[in-house]
Amino acid sequence: MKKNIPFFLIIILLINCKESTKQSESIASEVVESERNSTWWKEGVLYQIYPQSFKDTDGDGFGDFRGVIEKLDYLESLGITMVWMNPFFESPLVDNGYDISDYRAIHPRYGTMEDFQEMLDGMKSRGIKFVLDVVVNHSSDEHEWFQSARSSRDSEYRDYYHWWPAEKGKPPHRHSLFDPEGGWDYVEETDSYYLHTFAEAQPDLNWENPKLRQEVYDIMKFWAEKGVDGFRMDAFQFASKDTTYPEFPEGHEKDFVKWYGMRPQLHEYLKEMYKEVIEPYNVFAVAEGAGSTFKDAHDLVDADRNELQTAYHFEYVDMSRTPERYELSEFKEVFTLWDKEFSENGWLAIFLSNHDNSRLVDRFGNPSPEFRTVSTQMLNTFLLSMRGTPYTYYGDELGMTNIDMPTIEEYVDIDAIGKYKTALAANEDVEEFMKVLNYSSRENSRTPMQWNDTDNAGFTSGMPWKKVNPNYKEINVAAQENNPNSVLNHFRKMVKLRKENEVLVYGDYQIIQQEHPEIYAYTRTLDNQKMLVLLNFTDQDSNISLPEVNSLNNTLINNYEALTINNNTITLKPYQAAIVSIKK
Ligand code: TEU
Repeated sequence: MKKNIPFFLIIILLINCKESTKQSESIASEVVESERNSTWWKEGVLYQIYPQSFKDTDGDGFGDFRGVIEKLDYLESLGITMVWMNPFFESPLVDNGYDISDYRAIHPRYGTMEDFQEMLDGMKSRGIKFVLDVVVNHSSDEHEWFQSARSSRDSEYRDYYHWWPAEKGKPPHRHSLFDPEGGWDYVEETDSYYLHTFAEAQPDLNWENPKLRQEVYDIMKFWAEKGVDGFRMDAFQFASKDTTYPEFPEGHEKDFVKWYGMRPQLHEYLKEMYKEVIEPYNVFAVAEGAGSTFKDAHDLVDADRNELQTAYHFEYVDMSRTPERYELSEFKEVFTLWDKEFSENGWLAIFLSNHDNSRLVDRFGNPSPEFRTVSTQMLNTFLLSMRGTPYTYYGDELGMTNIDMPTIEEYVDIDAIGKYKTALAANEDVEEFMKVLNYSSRENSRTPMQWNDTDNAGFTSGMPWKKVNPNYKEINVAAQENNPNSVLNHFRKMVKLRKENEVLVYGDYQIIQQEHPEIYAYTRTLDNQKMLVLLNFTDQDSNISLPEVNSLNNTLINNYEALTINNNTITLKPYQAAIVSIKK
């Protein structure tokens, strides 16, 4: 029975749905506006978990999801609000998971999808957001896409990768970050070469192909629908390539990012990703690598670009890549320049260590038994009192150190092996090379987490995939848990101080006496709050004369008992770190 809907009713309905679309649009715009201005990822404290080294529960010597589940209360006790976990997907593990063969499947060594969901829900119930590692500059050469693409030039997945048909002759040289032979590898089946920025087992995906991009957005939606809160975009600055593959000049690889990164098209794809995933799913996204200029970084993260929320660049970690380490003057200059550049627009990560670099205390602190604790506390005070989202790498909340690996036979990392082959081919002094590798290799920061002083530091009941640092008897969670002056409890206190004082998040940063050779001093000011941060980067007492001394108020955190003040001069003990509020 067809009912006649009175005309005025139609009008009202129309008005309503107009209203409601206007409403949903305004809500959507409000959400976006509030989301864009929402600040959990600005005000948060991120903790990075290298899953295979965190906690093993099934005795296979590899960390797993149930191990993380077992340690959820520990994570909550740290006060951290975000967890970035390195890749745990199906993979032949040529690059420890940064070579994915199935983006929707969990590598069995980590557990099941049910374990993943329980871990994720366990974090959420503790107010911890989860950031997933998205490795889509390249896939594994065992991914079905590549298996099909390499087998036939007519494969529907052929254009998911970059190919150079052999009949065109040798492809123009491309540098590989992991393969001394270069960035092209020959495939007999299709008499052609494929491109790989990293290892030959990591063929680069063709982001110029809209079908491939849609595949990636669908993968991100798959995990967003499981409740993932954010994505770390691995090596994404390299994702877009000029598919005419022009010749690059001799020696171009010395300025790798300039020649291989940040092509204009990348921004089109990020805007597309924003529309397809980031905005509708209200998720956070951070890029690894921010180009080679401030503009590159702004173009990635400025709010009005509708691309990513944030990014991290390598200028901080690149400062101490050799045993000669770094100069405090350079350290202060780099952090002060980037803070100034991003004080109005854009938001970046603040970090000094991760799974691609050796340990924090060895590169920027002092790992000696005498100064390991205070220097790590000083560095954590620094990281958690700067503007930007602080990233802490598992174990740095304890002051875990590098592990001594003097011979190449001890290395399994494809990056280390590649660099060793390159050094041999270049007839470099192998002894000198090994000294630098022993100091800088990222394998130093992938040793099992040190939970207690039982066998294998309580990491596994089996044979650990990587030897536990012999100093685990001294450096472990259990030993530090009940020691108020431990690195662990200082870290907890510093996280709490940051979360309770927005001035340490958004406050204006002002460096003091930048020329001081031993002390890094700066203030953070927000509305009627001002704080003075004092950090001694040396193993000696050091003095600094400050007019602010007269208006010093409470000492909010200090890794020593007292702060020695004599008239206008403050004497800081070796690696002393203190934050003092200033009367405004
Ligand atoms: O690293 C990308 C990158 O450009 C650098 O981090 C560089 O490869 C690194 O410093 C080498 O020591 C990302 C991941 O963080 C890294 O673990 C992976 O090996 C790499 O991509 C390939 O996926």
